[in-house]
Amino acid sequence: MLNIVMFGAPGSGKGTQSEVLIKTYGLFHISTGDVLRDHIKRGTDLGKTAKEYIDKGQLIPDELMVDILASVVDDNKEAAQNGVIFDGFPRTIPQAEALDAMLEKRGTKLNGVIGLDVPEDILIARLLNRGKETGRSDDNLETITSRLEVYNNQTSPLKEFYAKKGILHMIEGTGGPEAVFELVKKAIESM
Ligand code: B4P
Repeated sequence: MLNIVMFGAPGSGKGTQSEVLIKTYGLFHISTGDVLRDHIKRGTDLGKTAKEYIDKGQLIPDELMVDILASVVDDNKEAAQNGVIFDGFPRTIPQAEALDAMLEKRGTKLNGVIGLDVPEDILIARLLNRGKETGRSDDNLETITSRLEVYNNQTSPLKEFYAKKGILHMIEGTGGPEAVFELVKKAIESM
């Protein structure tokens, strides 16, 4: 079983790399961003709450997010047999602690964390471009600025958290998607 966290700033390519990883390693993919956007699309109560946070570039509260993640994992036990790619989760230290506890309770653990390193000017250009192409409501300059601030304050401390555990693999995420994938593959093969 291979459990991997894809970690990085908004627009660093977590989702893009995860798509290729699922095909290569037969892993189950959980993107908390996708889960939330699906709720928004279906107009559920959770979706209504999530939209308020996402459109302001803020994180959904930890307690809510941890419950959502646990229920996705439990609903997909069979699909997740080979392992899971956690894409965009955890985004805070309490989420990381909850993930460790959740995996331990289920008799498994995290094998590695892949961190994608991309400078802010490139992140902003990618997200503005995606906003133009897809109309995603949080890909506008004001929300992007707030997402980057939230990343720097709340999410980037996870680098130290995972480095201390000896499972962090930082990767240069500025090449094209294929070049970055080669680096991701190397990191996974070294886990
Ligand atoms: P997410 O959906 O996770 O979005 P993201 O961080 O913006 O994107 P990602 O890094 O996956 O970028 P992508 O590959 O798509 O989160 C959205 C929101 O949901 C958050 O702001 C938050 O409010 C909420 N949320 C989600 N998880 C949460 C949690 N755990 N706790 C609390 N709140 C949570 O790439 C972006 C663009 O770059 C794409 O257009 C892609 O084509 C391009 N690109 C990617 N790799 C490239 C490369 N190597 N070269 C050139 N372009 C590339």
